[in-house]
Amino acid sequence: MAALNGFQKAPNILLTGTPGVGKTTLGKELAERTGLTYISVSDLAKEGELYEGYDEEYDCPVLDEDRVIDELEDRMSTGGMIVDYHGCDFFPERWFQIVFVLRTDNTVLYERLESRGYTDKKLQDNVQCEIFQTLYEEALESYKQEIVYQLPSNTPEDLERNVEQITLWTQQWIKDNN
Ligand code: DAT
Repeated sequence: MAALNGFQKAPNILLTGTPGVGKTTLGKELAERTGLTYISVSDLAKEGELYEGYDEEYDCPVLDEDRVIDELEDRMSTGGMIVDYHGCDFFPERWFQIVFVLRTDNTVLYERLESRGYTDKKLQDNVQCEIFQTLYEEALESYKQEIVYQLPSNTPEDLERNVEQITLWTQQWIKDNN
């Protein structure tokens, strides 16, 4: 698809799910295909040090959600953003026209996280998060059910199909809204 011409309105898309399900991979590929802009909230927080303390139990910094929202507000109101984060309940609901929750089978996810160097508690917690479909439920509680979709994300074929379908949806949205 040709790059957006700057005058066209484009949708904001949220990609969420447990760490390791493939949000970054899908988000970057989608950005290339659609001309939309990919934003990793984790990277944004790291760059701007948008944290408020440290979680000793989970051994990771705690996101300063208010500052993340302030940081993103202007770009989100412009539209055309693909946002990637393993949480979704603190974003303003009005930001997103569609929400995708990526899903990966436990065994596949376990291997991906293990090869990422996750061990013991962190590995167990994340695989459990996927088993309990925590992010899917969080998405359903935070957005209108009609805009929340689950996408299988186990294989390269899944990735290809997801890119294809979301690209088609995006093109249609742009046609319908311009
Ligand atoms: P996330 O951003 O959700 O943490 P990622 O995009 O970094 O996940 O992907 C984690 C690993 O899994 C990475 O090595 C790429 C691989 N991967 C992602 N999507 C995949 C898919 N559909 N099929 C096979 N491997 C995939």
